[in-house]
Amino acid sequence: MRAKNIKLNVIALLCFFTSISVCADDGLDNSSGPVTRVIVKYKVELDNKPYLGSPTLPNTSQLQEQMQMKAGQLSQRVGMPITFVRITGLTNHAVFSTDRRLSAKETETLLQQLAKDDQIEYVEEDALHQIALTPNDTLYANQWHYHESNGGIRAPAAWNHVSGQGVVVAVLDTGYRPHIDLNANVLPGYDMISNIWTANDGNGRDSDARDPGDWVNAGDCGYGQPTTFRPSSWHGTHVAGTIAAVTNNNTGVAGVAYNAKILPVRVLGRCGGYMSDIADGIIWAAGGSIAGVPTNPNPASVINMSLGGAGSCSVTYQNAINQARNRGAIIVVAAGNSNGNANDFTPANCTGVVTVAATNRQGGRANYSNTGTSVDIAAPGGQMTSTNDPNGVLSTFNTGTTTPGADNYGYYQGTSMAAPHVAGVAALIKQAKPNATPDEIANLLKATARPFPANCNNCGTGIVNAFAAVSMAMIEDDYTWQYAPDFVNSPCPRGSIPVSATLQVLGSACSTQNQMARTFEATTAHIPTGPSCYKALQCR
Ligand SMILES: [Ca+2]
Ligand SMILES: [Ca+2]
Ligand SMILES: [Ca+2]
Repeated sequence: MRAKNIKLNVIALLCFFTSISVCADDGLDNSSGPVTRVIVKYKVELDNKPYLGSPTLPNTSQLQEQMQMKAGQLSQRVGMPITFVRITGLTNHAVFSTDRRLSAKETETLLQQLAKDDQIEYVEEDALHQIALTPNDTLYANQWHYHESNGGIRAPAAWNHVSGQGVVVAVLDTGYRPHIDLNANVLPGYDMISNIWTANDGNGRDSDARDPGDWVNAGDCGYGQPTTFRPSSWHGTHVAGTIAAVTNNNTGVAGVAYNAKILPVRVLGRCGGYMSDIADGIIWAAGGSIAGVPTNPNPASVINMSLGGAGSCSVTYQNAINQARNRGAIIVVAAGNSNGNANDFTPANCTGVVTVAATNRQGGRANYSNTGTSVDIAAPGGQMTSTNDPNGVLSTFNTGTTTPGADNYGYYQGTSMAAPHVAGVAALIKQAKPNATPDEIANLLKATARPFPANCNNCGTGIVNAFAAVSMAMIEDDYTWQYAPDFVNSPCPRGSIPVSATLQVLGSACSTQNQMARTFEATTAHIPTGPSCYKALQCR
């Protein structure tokens, strides 16, 4: 670290002393691509007045020399190359640039170092603002579960910061259909189904995780089930699309973590899947070894399991879950669709998983969703009264009734649809905070969930809130919550997030981190919903 700083100082000084024509430019910003910049207000008079017709055109040699010298001083102070860009229209304000895009933590450190300069009245990041990111996917407007205020997960505001880049999300499901709105985000996965009849692809385990269809005729599954022909579900294709459909491609739907990669692990076939195959899938997905199966070259840090059955958590499941967690994977599971207690549904009732209940478009409990003390959090699962009711969750689908047909898009409802929303947000958190452990991610998810706008009892801490979760993940690790008797609610402007905040304890109402999280959105997004217990001291 020290050696690196010295090297950077040398570069800065070379720049300062030898190449004013390169480094001290003509007031134009020649940087290619976004770099981190700061706006500084000096206490001292900047020497531009004698030369100015306009304060925005200060390109005189004296001013350039003065500002170059200040850039050199700042470079030495912070140990990285700082170059002068221009002065602004405000008195004694100047813009300086680093040579790259700094991380949030580096930026905060830089600002703190610069603020120590006696000549500087204040300094703030010259932040790069964008239009709020709304995907151009043609069906995006129908994805209420991402953007509507009552039922949505606050995805658009999160997308201004992260998109799941660099994160692998395993989808343990029926496999996937190659789909124009999925292909670019799908990794080679594995077909873990060992039983040939269940698999329906003519063999046991193999490296092709594509979904051949899971249709069954009446009675095929035993005990007279199903009672009538059941068409292929394309369940894994739908779940995968919610997590990481190709987005901003002017086509179809968007995904929650649309720059993440999907690792399809096929564990469900006709009439479902055996727990032994599913457990092997969990271990393999996280990078563990399974005899007879090649090592997974793309271990997942998030595992989605929109599956389950009645019963207690088996030793087989719990051991597989523990192994995957030890390898750094967070496991998100559906609470189940029995309108019952998730404690009686597994793997929802296993230890160390994030169990997800389903909410409807109004943000209340979906009428089929399991609830109970096993549930950690809720997410949109939709609630439909007819086929293709737009109150369901819209994602990638296939037209085939039995064998695969053409790409299309379809609405589904279920805790199966809720879980991938949470898995997607987990991937966003993982990008925002790459060293976060499964427990840290789970805590961030739960702590930042927003209150239910409609009735949902025993549905966990709230509806998953992508923006609040990502914002919290981007706040520095070493940041301290402080008691602030002089609390004033001062929210950050919409689209920015606090880099530090102060805790106001209001009786016992805001004395826990969980309570803090419930009001976090109000302070970050400037939505005045109820009492705010924290204020942002600095925004970015
Ligand atoms: Ca197979
Ligand atoms: Ca196969
Ligand atoms: Ca799309």
